[in-house]
Amino acid sequence: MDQPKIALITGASSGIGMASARWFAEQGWSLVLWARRIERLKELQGVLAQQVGNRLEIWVDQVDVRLDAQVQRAFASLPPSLQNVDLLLNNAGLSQGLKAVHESNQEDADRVLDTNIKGLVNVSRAVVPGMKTRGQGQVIHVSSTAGKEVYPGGGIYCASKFAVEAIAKTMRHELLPFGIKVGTVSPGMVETEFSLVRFKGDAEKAASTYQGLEPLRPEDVAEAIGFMATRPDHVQIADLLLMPRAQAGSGAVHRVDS
Ligand code: 8X3
Repeated sequence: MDQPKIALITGASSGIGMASARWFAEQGWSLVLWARRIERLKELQGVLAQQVGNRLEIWVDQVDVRLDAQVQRAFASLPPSLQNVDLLLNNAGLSQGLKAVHESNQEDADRVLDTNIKGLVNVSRAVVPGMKTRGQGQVIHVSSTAGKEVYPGGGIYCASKFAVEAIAKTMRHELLPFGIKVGTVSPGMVETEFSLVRFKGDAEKAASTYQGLEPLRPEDVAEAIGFMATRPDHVQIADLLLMPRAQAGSGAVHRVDS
């Protein structure tokens, strides 16, 4: 039997990351799951292990992608059987607040830019050299509709996702000679902890984001990522943009009173 493929997923403790972990485990991939919330990862590891038995390796580690030393240590400490990563899913990301650029909070801005941009670069720096040496692999960065269009209050978050798009395109050029696929998946509104984190735990505000419309579920995005990762070898999906039926773009949503 072929060796299971290996996916390394950041931000795997919730939302799109967690749904993707489930999707890939169901498809028989071994997993390296990173997030800050290790207890949640361990719980997920237990659930997945029950589902897939001991056919697959599921490795979890506490990693804050903003901290390069932590990222490099976590990658160096992978067991040899999990070092040849086939798919890097750079998913860890967040938003903080919904304030105009000139009113934004410096700490919030640092957190968003450090996680969404520098974190993704830190992880790529750890994982991609091995892919390059092997001449094989795929990188999928989680972008957003916010990486295509801006909206008032989204300045810093949109800037971070525009940067993700620039980094992904650059990497696709850089890695072209080595046969490594690089793409972005760009979801619109997805019901995850995204809004709860953006509004710092204000559940009412978070819920109002999705009021009167049916947002994407994390599983919908995981399926799109799975599609990108399971194309024939010669097919490279550069970007997959998806949104709910009730959304036409950043800030353009159709709500129905319930
Ligand atoms: C999240 C989408 O519309 O909240 O990536 O910016 S949006």
